[in-house]
Amino acid sequence: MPKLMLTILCLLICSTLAHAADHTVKLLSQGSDGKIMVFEPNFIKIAQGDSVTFVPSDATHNAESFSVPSEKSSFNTPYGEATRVTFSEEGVVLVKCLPHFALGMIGVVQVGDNADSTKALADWNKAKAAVAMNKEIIDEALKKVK
Ligand SMILES: [Cu+2]
Repeated sequence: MPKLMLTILCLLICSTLAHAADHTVKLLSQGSDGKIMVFEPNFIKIAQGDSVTFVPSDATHNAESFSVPSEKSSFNTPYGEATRVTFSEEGVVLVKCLPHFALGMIGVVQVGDNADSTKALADWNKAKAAVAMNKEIIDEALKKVK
């Protein structure tokens, strides 16, 4: 009997651990819709504890958070290297490619079902002045947060 209980316990724990999913966001010089300098997708909703692998198309792109629920969610990936980032905090994270930030190369990651976008919207409104194009795409992406 204890063996059976251990097996059940293990199955429960293992299935919980296996539940965290890994998603992929591409950092592209040209997106599949023809737009240049994009995160694809530029909005992704994931569960708390999931990870996202940011995959740059070449060495000119990276992924760097610029709005986070708190500092512990900050990250900065190396140029040109697919890098996996785990999101352990609920909320909305805004991510930029540093060299193409002014071109609007920005992505939105919603973590969890009840993410509050207030901080992300405020940070985006502050950052907008430095962005020359694709602003409306980011506005649209942020509207998907719910
Ligand atoms: Cu870039």
